Order: sequence, then C-alpha cells, then structure tokens
Amino acid sequence: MIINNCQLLQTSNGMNKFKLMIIFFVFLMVNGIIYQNFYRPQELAPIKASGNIVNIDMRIEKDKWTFVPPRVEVTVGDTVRLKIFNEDSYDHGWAMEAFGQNKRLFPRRDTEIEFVASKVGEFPFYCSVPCGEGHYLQTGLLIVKPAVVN
Ligand SMILES: [Cu+2]
Repeated sequence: MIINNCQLLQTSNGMNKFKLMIIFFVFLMVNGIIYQNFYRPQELAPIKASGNIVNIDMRIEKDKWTFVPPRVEVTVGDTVRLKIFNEDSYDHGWAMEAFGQNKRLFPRRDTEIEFVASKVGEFPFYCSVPCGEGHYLQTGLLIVKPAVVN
C-alpha cells in the first residue's frame, strides 16, 4: 500500500500544515513586535547609544595579573572604547558577559574593544585566557551609572 505524504499533511478543512505553521509564526512575530513597542517595561529595554564616546586606557602590569585601572565608571549610553596594553610576554584576555565581550590580548601590544554600555549596573570583567598563578584574581569592575535627567 502506498501512503500519500500529502494526504497525511492535510487537516480536516483541507488546510496544509505548512500554511498553519506559517500563520502561527506570523502571529508570534506580530505579538513580539507589539510587545517590544508597547508593553515592554522601560527598565528591560537596552538603552540606546547616546553618541558620547569614552576612551579608556588600560594596562596589564607585568607579572602582576592586574588590570589598571581595576574600576571604570561610565554613564549609561556611552560608547566605551577600551585600549588595553598587555605588558606581559604572554597572552591575557578581557571578557565581560554583560556586554558580550571576550578578546585575547596579545603580548606587548594594544588591543581595542568597543561596546555600548546599554544597561545600568555593576559588571565584572576578568581575564579569559589561563595565564598563570594570578589568573583567577585578575578581575575588575565596570560601573555604569544612570543618565542624568535634565
Ligand atoms: Cu588570565
């Protein structure tokens, strides 16, 4: 007996399952757009770039497993341009989950990292490349302050 694939996919009113799936996906997308634009609480929305650029020079001191400065303060919406110089003869890394950053820092050179600080809070950063005895202590903190309302 030969079973026709198309017949298996037919529903009682003759509508193809694929059409139903497409209608369902369109329904989900429309819901998503309506939610994003009208119902999502402000504090959940990422804050857009203000256009203000903050240049930060950071160093990794030789054989000290430290980021200098270890604390950085910016205002929400700032575009953060980090320039990190690695003084060591081995690799380090710079990672921050909150803003999706993870970069390898090669020895004795600058590495540039750029991102928008799109939410308020305190976000740790750390060395993401196993680099020696001080690796797990090689951390720092980015403080993102709320924007000043005029
Ligand atoms: Cu490390």
